[in-house]
Amino acid sequence: MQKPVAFQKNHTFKPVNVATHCPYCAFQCGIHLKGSREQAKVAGNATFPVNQGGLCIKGWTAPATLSHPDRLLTPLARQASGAFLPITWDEALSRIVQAFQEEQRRYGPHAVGIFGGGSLTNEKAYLLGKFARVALGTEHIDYNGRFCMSSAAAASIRAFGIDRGLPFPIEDVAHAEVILLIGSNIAETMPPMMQYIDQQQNRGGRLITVDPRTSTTARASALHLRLMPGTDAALANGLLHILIRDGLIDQNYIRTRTDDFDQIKAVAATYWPERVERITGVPEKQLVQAARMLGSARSAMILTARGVEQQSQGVNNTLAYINVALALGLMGRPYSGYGCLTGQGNGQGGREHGQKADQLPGYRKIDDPIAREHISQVWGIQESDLPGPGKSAYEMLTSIGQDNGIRSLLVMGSNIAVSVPDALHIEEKLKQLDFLVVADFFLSETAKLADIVLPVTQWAEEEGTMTNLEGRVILRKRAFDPPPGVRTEIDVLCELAWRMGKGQYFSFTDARQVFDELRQASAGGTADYSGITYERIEEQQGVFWPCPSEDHPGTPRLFQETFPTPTGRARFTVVKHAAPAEEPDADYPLYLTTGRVLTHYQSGSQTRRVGRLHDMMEEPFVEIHPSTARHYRLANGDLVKLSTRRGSIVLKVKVTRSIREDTIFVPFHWGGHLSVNRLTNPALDPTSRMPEFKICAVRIEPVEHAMEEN
Ligand SMILES: Nc1nc2c(c(=O)[nH]1)N[C@H]1C(S)=C(S)[C@@H](COP(=O)(O)OP(=O)(O)OC[C@H]3O[C@@H](n4cnc5c(=O)[nH]c(N)nc54)[C@H](O)[C@@H]3O)O[C@H]1N2
Ligand SMILES: Nc1nc2c(c(=O)[nH]1)N[C@H]1C(S)=C(S)[C@@H](COP(=O)(O)OP(=O)(O)OC[C@H]3O[C@@H](n4cnc5c(=O)[nH]c(N)nc54)[C@H](O)[C@@H]3O)O[C@H]1N2
Ligand code: SF4
Ligand SMILES: [Mo]
Repeated sequence: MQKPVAFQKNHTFKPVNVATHCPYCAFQCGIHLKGSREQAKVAGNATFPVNQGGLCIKGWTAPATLSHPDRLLTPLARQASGAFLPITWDEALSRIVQAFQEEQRRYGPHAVGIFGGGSLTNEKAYLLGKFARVALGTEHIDYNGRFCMSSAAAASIRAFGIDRGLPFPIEDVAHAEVILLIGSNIAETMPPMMQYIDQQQNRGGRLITVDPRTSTTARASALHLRLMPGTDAALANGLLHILIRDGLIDQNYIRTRTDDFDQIKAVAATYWPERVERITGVPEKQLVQAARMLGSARSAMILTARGVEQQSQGVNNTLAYINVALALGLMGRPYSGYGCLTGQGNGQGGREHGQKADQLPGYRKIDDPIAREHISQVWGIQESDLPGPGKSAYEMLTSIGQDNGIRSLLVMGSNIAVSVPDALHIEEKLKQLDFLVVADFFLSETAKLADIVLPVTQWAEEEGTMTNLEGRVILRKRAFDPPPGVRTEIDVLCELAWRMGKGQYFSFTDARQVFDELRQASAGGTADYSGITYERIEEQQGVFWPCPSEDHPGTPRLFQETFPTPTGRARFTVVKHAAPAEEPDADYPLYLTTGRVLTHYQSGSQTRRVGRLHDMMEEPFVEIHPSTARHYRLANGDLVKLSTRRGSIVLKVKVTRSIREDTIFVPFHWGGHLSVNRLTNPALDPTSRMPEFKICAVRIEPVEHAMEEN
């Protein structure tokens, strides 16, 4: 049997006008892409129901990455000197196969690890999971969604038996009477969502935000609860306390549709408002105001994002807010419910089809015998050959250099050198690897550490599905031919598998064929895609999962009648406030929190290369409150050294009243000596294994003082 040849077209100059999607965040705005790859133009697609024509500056400027001069156009091999030399695909792939096979022969199958990402299409994420389990036979595959979605995912599974970011279409947001938005700055992270908030407010609805910063989004809210970082569980319990005290909960819903309310009622009783004010810093009056708004509304939504989830108690924090949503009887009611705002372009689909250490396609558990049997049959392998669960993302990386740790790594779709917590430590670990392979279209900070770099196609040069924040499966289309020299990841993974002697399981020539197998593999699972086809997606502007057959309409709204839990009812969970893993003390007296700005995306590997975005923001900064700045004798534009127990960086000061006096904020889109992740704390949530990106203790020193002391 021979590897089938992927179809490669070779005409580049035909001008196009293709309806597709932005390459970046989970909003997956519909766009029209026009022109040629070298001179492509983007326009918002007004007929796509999610963004309705709206885009943010990252979407408008996205084509700049396609024909960028930094684009990788040939595989590279790092020399002993550290310099990269171009090599042929044949040589690159044979060196990878040789290195992985040698490693596995000497140290066993689990010596090779795989690190994926939420920017990969469903087809690529699925194939990567299959590649790990079938071609390599390793249990170690995980992805950057651990840093993003895992806490909300774990909380939703516990409470509702299913994890889909939003259980309703985004347009419902415009109709909710009250929205409680927690730890999310959508005005910068999903700007087109603000049109729904505007519509909601124009109809008389109200937005309540919960954020230690008066972010752009908080400024647009009717009520902003500016809590102390790390105190969300106390705040949520405080809301519940007032709702119960004032008779604002939905007794009938609690009785018929939930379990375990009595347990949390006893705990909520101990979160009286004065106590919650002491813990959170949120005035009792505001807390009562928020509870009354929520409790008296006919429709209400509670939405969380990374501010509350990226904590060592992220799962509990989320569960505490879910308790409030359940007590109010919101799930399944019109224009109401709890939802998590997924982050990456395919943050949702990326966590459904098997690139997570404990998971198989269709959102199945890898330790579930029925799931293992089903997937083994679809893949045509023995169930006993299917590996078990591996280590979570951060734990896989820290296992490098340890007994039974991974020794080689393939990274596809993540720039871990910038985006992991305690980044200097992980950079050292990556350098200890016997062999590192990175597939990317730019020489990212992580690719610079690789032994072999593989140049791959970008969003507009390949086909595939993505699942947006609503659980709507959409189609990303191929608008342009890729530049000569680059390959699709589907081609690369299949070719590697063929060279490893596992070709019979990887006879795919394009994304559609992979999707057809994914449909079969997901059939009967929680995230059932079996009724979804590329044609249906095009006709219906996307299809919501679960969609178990071709005549099934898809499921825009969940939980209307029941929950997919053993009892059919949702579960309350007892949550108590506990301090973050690291708290300010005499040596490190302030909180450091991290997050995003409008102009840049994630590790910045893409957006820092887009001229207009770079010009808008060239470097990171640290937000400091005016009184704190005065105390340290700092003014706008001064350099300040930030130190935590893990490292130091020097940044420019931005004095602003939008931050609390006890907290500073730094965006994480830069690498090297500008990387705030050199400072962050890798304390993990015990359930989701999500790191505490949002809180650690920090010291600040004006740079002259710091130098004198050194
Ligand atoms: N411009 C831009 N947009 C993006 C991205 C990007 O990189 N850039 N990335 C995408 C991805 S992958 C993601 S995950 C989303 C993330 O989207 P968001 O969650 O909206 O973004 P963040 O800025 O990480 O965090 C949101 C807020 O959490 C607040 N916060 C910090 N600590 C706490 C706390 O203890 N409690 C509470 N309640 N809030 C706290 C911060 O002050 C911040 O304003 O954005 C997506 N969209
Ligand atoms: N301090 C701090 N750190 C954080 C966060 C935070 O709030 N604070 N947020 C965390 C979150 S929510 C996230 S999602 C992570 C994200 O962090 P990363 O995982 O580093 O995300 P990206 O920057 O999107 O990395 C994607 C890399 O893959 C490349 N790429 C994009 N698409 C593809 C593709 O289809 N194939 C291949 N092979 N490569 C591709 C890009 O060029 C880029 O180099 O960061 C986390 N780190
Ligand atoms: S980055 Fe997100 S909000 Fe901005 S255009 Fe792209 S998909 Fe839309
Ligand atoms: Mo994310």
